[in-house]
Amino acid sequence: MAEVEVGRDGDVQTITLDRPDKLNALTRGVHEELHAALEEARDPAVRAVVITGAGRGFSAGQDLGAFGEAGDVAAMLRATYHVNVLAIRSLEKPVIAAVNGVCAGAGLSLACACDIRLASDAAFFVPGFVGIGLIPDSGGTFFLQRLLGTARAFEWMTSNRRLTAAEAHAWGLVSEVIEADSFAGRVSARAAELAAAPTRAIALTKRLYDEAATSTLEEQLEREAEAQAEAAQTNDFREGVAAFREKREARFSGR
Ligand code: T3D
Repeated sequence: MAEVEVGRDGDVQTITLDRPDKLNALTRGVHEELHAALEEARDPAVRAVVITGAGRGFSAGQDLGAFGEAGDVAAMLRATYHVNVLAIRSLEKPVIAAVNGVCAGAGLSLACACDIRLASDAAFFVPGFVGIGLIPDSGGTFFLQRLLGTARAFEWMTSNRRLTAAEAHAWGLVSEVIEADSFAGRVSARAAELAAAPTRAIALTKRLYDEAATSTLEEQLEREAEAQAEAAQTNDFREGVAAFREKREARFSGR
């Protein structure tokens, strides 16, 4: 039975982790299906991706029931978590984590690997790892350091404190908190908005911000110049300028 559901609505692909009884805890099977879904999202017809969870969880992280079977933990992480985190970062379109509920451990890392986090007011965030004597893996040290800063990330991830959606918003971990009843509608609207934007420029912006973290100013200025030269070749650039001159809304095609 599928543990990850994939849906397409126009140019938005929605990937739903679907093990609600276990708060969408991650198994090898979930990782494999998630990977297939992320591969499918490379289709140029997809211009925005949403990752969410079924039931009252986004994801409670590694399935602790299956944990004992892990064997070589480092090899397991490389073969499962790493490929999906890297697939999200290399996807040339925006990826929204629609955090509908509980978000813990590697589920938190997965949300942080995405470009945008929208939270339901029913969501809460739990480090998880330290609660079972582990370090924040699957990008947990990388992304949280960038999102929260070292001091706050360290203090939180070593405390296992439960963070409400409102606190996560105040910390900048999520960009918006939405009432649970209107969550799905707001996520669809935001995804549609992103899918209607100039996809190539957004993809280049995503890559540039990833690279900026480890670049010198000189390197980054050069990368920006190269990326801008590429963006300036797109139909969307021509359309954007034409729309401005004609005082109308631009209709971006993503090319
Ligand atoms: O080698 C490696 O694997 C390294 C990689 C590690 C990556 C990690 O993610 S480590 C962190 C793993 N996650 C956790 O430690 C979180 C464990 N879960 C919890 O602490 C709590 O469940 C929550 C705080 C997330 C939510 O609490 P609550 O009270 O809202 O729900 P609950 O009643 O605890 O859970 C509901 C059900 O989901 C329950 O099942 P049951 O008893 O009704 O059949 C519970 O066992 C199950 N569940 C929750 N989290 C997991 C899980 N089942 C398997 N794995 C889980 N992680």
